[in-house]
Amino acid sequence: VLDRTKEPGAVGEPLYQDVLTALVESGPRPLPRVIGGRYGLSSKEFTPAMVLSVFDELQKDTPLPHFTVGIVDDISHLSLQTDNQSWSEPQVVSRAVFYGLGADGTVGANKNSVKIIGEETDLFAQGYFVYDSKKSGSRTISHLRFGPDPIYSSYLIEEADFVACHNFGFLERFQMLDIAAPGATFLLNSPYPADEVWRHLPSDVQSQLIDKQLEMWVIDANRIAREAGLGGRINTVLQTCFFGLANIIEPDQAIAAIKASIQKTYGKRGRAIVDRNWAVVDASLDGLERVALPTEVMGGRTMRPVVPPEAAVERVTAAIMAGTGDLLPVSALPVDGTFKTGSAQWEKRTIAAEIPVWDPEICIDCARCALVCPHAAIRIKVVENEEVLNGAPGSFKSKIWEKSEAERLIVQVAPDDCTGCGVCVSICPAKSKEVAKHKAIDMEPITLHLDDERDNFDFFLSLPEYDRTRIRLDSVKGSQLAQPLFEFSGACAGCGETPYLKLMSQLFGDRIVVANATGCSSIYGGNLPTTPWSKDAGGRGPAWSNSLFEDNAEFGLGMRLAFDHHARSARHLLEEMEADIGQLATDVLAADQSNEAGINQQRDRVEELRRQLSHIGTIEAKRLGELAEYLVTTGVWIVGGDGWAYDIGFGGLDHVLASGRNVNILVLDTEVYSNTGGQTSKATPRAATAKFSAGGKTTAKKDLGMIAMGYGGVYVAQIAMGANMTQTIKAFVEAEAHPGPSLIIAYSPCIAHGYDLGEMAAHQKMAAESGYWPLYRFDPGREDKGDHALHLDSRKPRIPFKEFASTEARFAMLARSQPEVAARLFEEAQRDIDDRWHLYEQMVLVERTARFGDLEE
Ligand SMILES: Cc1ncc(C[n+]2csc(CCOP(=O)(O)OP(=O)(O)O)c2C)c(N)n1
Ligand code: SF4
Ligand code: SF4
Repeated sequence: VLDRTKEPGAVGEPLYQDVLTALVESGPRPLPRVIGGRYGLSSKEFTPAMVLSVFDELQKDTPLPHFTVGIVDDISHLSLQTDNQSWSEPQVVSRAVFYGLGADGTVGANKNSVKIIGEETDLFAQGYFVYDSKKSGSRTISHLRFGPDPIYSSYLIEEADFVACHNFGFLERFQMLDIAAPGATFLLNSPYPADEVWRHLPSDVQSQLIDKQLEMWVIDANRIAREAGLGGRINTVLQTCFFGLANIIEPDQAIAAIKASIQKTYGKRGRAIVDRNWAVVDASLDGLERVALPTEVMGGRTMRPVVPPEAAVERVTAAIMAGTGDLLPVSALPVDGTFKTGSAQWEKRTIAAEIPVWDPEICIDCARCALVCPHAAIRIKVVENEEVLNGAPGSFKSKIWEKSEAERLIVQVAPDDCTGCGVCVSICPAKSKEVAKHKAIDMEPITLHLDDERDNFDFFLSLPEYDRTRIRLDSVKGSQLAQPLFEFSGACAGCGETPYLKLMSQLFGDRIVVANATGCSSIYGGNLPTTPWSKDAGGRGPAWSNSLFEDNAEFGLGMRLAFDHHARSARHLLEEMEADIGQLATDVLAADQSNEAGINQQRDRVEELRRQLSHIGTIEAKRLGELAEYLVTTGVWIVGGDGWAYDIGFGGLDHVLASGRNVNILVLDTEVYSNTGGQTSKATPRAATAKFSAGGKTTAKKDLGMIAMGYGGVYVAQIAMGANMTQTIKAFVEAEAHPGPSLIIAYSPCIAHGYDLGEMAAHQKMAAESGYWPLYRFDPGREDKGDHALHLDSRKPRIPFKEFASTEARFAMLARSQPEVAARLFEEAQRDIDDRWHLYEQMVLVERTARFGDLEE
């Protein structure tokens, strides 16, 4: 009996137990031999060879009563040995394997190819897909089979007649030709033409091409898609090439079928999109070139190691990253399930077709590019001493820092981590006076800069970090001189959520714990085996944990209560020992930790306290030594999306706001459930289309900020980084400083909004200027100083909602498909905006005398 589950501690898995019970109660006598095993957990492969090994086991005189199959369990020694040569797939089946980049459309195109073959020919077709749960930009592998008989192969292809690599950078990282059968066809999406590509291939790839005598073809799919106005959507180009090369259907018939499916998929989006895709189909076969294979390996690049040796994560993390994690024996896995932080830095994905290139002559040192970059892939550093730049690579650039002639500023891209989203370039305000369209950073093809910028980024990392105590962290420039402790996340290119988390990590990352609700932020935040949450040279960084969707606010509150409890115990012990320890104890107890300098001094004191305690042999001293770290302030940040905050986790969130405890809640408001594909939440505004609101949402967005302001003692801010960077930074700083609960609602553009996220800052600005997303800060602390709590950081709306809505597909689609409904909903949405603004204007004037009240201990 094979169970795809694990019941630790049980006599056997559930199905095994049910079968046994049924047999014992009413089965044949004597009882048949029954053995039970686990298979397929964590999407492990289950192949015919494994099935054979189970039957072989059953034949033995004393088979293992409980076994596993498909893993190497070298701890319990209960796994069955599988002989992969014991079975091979029938030759009548054609097999094709495609390596794509998450979100480039490869998987969708292959599903469509399966449909075309199934419908247009007598062949049977099957698609089987492998991808991880990263948001985008990671590898997808599509396994397609076609044959004259029905196909029931629910396992991966081991030898393929056709292999396609849709991303050139993969060649350096994955051994993708291992799977190619001798004489197979290899299609490569290449920025280099047929007569140039060879020297750019890693030598391992060259050897395999020669040894297996593969038929190699190249196409510059990115250029063709770009020229047709399709951005990075290369799927149509490569799908057309597949049909052109695979000889499954007559090319003309295949092209007609692809065009028909384009019409079906994009018809609703308008004629122009359909025409662009059709043009791409026509251009694709013309761009396909056969590569004449040289007879020997020539000057190729070398494959990059999965991680550099200094990462010290080769055994497990690197194996999972390389896609061979399933081969790890059980003994290799960490006993307590912990993994190293800061590991996203090793995951060099090299997914950008273009990266920003800096021109220091034009740069005005504003640091905006670094602030808005969703991937921490463009950084600034200021070096206090020019001599540290000695030994820099020849192409390394720096400029005099406008704040101090003696110091030099560097703006540096991480070429392998940049996603090419373009957010940094579009926010850059510095334009050349001489060269049209030239800015202080411009996007340029990565192929021209990759090698130089790799060296430059390595050198940049080796430069010292700027002294945090010398910077004003509450400014754009100052905050960007602080090291990000959230870097290179696998969020979608141009994600609007991640810049806020990165900023939070720069401002307070060395002293916070993060409770993260399920959603995009838990996926790009902690997707085994890597995490973008990182630490500084001193080993300090955010401690991060993901809880359930529905209890994250309480999860964070629990952290707060635990920290407070430990801090109270430590203070109590210290008070009792004050006489023995003397002035140091008094200083620790009276410390002002309201700013960076105060916290640093307290860290030093606590270090000294620990040292002194280690010489005192009492139980109290030992206990205080264990608790001493709690005498340094730790901030609690509770993070999640709008689906969590407005809907599923709202009860808990409300409870935590009412608790009065010192926690900070950050809502990454994409106005839909982004991680699961864009379903409506209570944060979805009226008139927007979303899943479950295909005809436009008919009710207004819930005003979460208003609910929180109703408590009186909660700090509340509504922010949009691209609309007002300084206000965003101030809100974070004020929220952290507020002694009670704080709520920041951060407008987070998302792929679900339907526009080029490279332009997200402009959209955020328009959202604020139209009153769609008014910026404000409600700070109860201001009332103690005789000021009003609510400050509006936006001016009176001056752009009609309709104008803003026309720039985003989530609204514009409705206007196209149902103009009358859209007209009505847009009008109602405008009234929502006007009424809310009117209400806020009145609230600004409210004078309150009541206070939130003290906490009950
Ligand atoms: C109780 C529960 N219901 C549903 C899910 C599935 N689920 C995981 S993430 C997610 C969407 C999260 O949306 P949101 O909170 O808006 O965050 P975003 O993905 O937009 O960042 C859903 C529905 C779940 N994990 N738990
Ligand atoms: S293009 Fe995008 S990922 Fe690359 S540096 Fe600019 S903002 Fe960051
Ligand atoms: S919020 Fe949107 S853009 Fe960001 S990772 Fe989630 S789906 Fe992608």
